[in-house]
Amino acid sequence: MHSIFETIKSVAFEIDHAIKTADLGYSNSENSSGEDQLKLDVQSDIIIEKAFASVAVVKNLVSEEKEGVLTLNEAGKYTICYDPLDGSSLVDVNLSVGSIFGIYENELQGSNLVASAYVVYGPRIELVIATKGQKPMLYRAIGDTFKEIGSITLDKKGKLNAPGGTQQNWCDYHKTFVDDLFTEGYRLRYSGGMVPDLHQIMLKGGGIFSYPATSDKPHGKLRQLFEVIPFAFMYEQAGGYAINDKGLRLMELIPSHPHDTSPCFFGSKYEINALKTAYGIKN
Ligand code: AFP
Repeated sequence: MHSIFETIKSVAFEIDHAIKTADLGYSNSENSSGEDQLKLDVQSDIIIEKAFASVAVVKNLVSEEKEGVLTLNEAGKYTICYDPLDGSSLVDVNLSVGSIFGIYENELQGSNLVASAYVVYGPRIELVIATKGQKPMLYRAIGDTFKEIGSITLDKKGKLNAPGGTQQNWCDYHKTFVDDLFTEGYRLRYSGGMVPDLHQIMLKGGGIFSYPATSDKPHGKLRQLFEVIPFAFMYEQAGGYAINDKGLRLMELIPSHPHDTSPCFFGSKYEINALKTAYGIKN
């Protein structure tokens, strides 16, 4: 696993350089979810694919930017599912974006995820790595290396509320849930990039990030293998909770297609309990 984390560190510097210098226009293609691909999405994908091509323990790569599974090494042990540049539409307004990596063994499902990592490209580059039985560890880029900063623990109750999607497409009980948190004094913190938004909640003690089922996206927007499950693992390792709109742990999701999405809620104990009450989910 060490070689995988070292590779993620090196691609983080390369992608950061591309963000700062590359063309921000669109490529002439769509990704497998039908979204127009930015040149930066494609470039970040290529950087990651090239870097993992020489890592012997990596068997397969599954990218948010590509359909299907790319086999690199039949003898490898792990499949890495990654979103090379999540939130890339925010680069042209100079907001933070990120890369997400889920490391799986055997079939691609939540229970087979063995580690996850994400990189935040903001005023600084930060990396968080989560492995089984350990609190997620935060690293910050200083010069051309990553320095270990410390482990991350979520408080039992936070102050931040990051509600995804468009209000006009929320169901009534979701709107009530979000409004009630604001009435309790929660602060709105939502940039539209799940990596910096979930990172902020983890580092500031807690709160909730929600991306519900909406009238236009009844299965949610965020992708299980590349976004939802890797962050569910992060939040659980940090002492938080991560469930769908039926109360199922996101770590128990079994996608039937690599690009399947899911409604998702990540947060501290208090906010997830409030969500269960609002959604009528029995414990
Ligand atoms: P892009 O990669 O198209 O910018 O989408 C970002 C994202 O997948 C995720 O990072 C955000 O949390 C989410 O979409 C924001 O979606 P809404 O704008 O619908 O809240």
